[in-house]
Amino acid sequence: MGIYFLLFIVGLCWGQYNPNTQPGRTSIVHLFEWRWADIALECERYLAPNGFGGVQISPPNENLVIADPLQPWWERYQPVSYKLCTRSGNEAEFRDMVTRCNNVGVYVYADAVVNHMCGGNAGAGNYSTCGSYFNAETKDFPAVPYSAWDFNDAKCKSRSGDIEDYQDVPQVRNCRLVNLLDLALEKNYVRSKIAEYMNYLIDIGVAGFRIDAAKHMWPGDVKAILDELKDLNTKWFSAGAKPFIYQEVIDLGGEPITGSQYFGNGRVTEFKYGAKLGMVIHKWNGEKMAYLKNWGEGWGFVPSDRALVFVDNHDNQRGHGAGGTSIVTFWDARLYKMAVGFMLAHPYGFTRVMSSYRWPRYFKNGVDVNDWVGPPSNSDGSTKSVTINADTTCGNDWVCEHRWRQIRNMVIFRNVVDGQPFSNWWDNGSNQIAFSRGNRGFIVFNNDDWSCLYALIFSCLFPPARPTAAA
Ligand code: AAO
Repeated sequence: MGIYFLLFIVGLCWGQYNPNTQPGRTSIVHLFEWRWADIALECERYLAPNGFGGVQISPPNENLVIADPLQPWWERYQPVSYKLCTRSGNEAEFRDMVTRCNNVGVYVYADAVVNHMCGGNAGAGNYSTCGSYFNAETKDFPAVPYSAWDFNDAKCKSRSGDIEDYQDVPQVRNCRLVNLLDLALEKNYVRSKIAEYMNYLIDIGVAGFRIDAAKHMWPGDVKAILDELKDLNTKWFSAGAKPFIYQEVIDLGGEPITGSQYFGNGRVTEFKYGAKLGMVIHKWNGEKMAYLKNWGEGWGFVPSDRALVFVDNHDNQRGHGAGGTSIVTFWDARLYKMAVGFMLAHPYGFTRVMSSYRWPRYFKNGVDVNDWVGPPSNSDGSTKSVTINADTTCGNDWVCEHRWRQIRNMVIFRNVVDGQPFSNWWDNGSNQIAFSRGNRGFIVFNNDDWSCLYALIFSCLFPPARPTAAA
């Protein structure tokens, strides 16, 4: 009885680290900027049959509509209220998506933008996606409602009111991130409005949350909000299941705010993973795949069971956020397949596959001046649907990396080798490596330009002689 009780308590405490995916489904995919109607279809026609565990969706709550530049992707990170209508769809479409995905065992993880509301210079007269009135200049958001008292400006000690110095912890957490109105999360009222929004999504059936800009919130404030969250909807999840939590904390080292400060709340996004894997795959700074032998904690990453990992994300694939030029993306298809393939073969972390849209990348002085361009859209501004070509790839400028044959196959590989040890490492001292996952899977990578895999092939064709029974 005592042991069962202890296990029960441990289960309760550890729930938020568990992705809640179905057994044998070990990855999620970020369908960045997809419409809810398309995600519902994708769950049914592709993700469930191919063993994907879930989908990270773009923020589902009402946001500011930006005219200049015209409806950038990042307007969705400027909340106006917690009503569920965006260019991805309205509340009915959202509910339909969650229900249909859940019914085929593919779960939904919402991007929760709760650190802030929209940028401080969006005065009255600006548009929002559900038509809610607001005035950022007077900090008035009646559709929540929030008013000036619910924001942090009085606590911020920087000169501009924005974050100016990432070495100054109170500034990073109390000032405005790029002028976004910073919510006063120590207030019970603000916490309760955020928890109400997240609980609304839980009741609809979401399985967890990406917590946007978690670095800019005090870990204790995040915890206070999470403590108010309900268990998951028992229509699809077992009684007592907690929402999966992964917090966006950019920690590449060198700053006082670290990922580990947030372990009490859930997992964290491990940004070193994509930044360093990119260096290796590009072979920059003398890096080579042979060095991946101790990949994971051995490279200074957070513990595997606290990590959410990815090769690129919606920010750093276009120069936002962190990671720099080493980040590998779909624009370098060969390298990208290798990087994602390695991520999915290796046991470290909980894996998220990126699924992007193509935009007119245009570099001026090394900077992509089109880094703002939103999803493929029609002339009325609505998002184009994801069309599927005869060869199963996507049309309308949706890249659908998750449908690339090699990536899809590696998602299945990860499911098959789930729980198996990382073993039988081989490398040629350069960029040819191989390893197994127990006795269920074996994978070989060749990122050397100059040779085929002689050593490996040789040892397979001519294995060392074994003593026979007679001898
Ligand atoms: C837009 C406009 C702004 C305008 C604002 C308000 O671009 O000019 O002021 O509206 O009107 C996204 C876009 C933003 C956009 C925003 C709102 O990326 O451009 O602003 O929507 O529409 C920091 C945060 C991190 C954040 C990241 C972008 O810590 O949380 O910036 N990511 C999330 C989302 C993101 C979203 C938001 C947050 C806001 O994923 O899509 O913004 O909801 C250092 C720090 C990092 C910091 C970066 C970037 O990183 O460590 O914490 O990320 O700087 O400022 C090396 C270093 C590395 C460093 C990096 C960059 O790699 O090792 O530590 O360089 O300097």
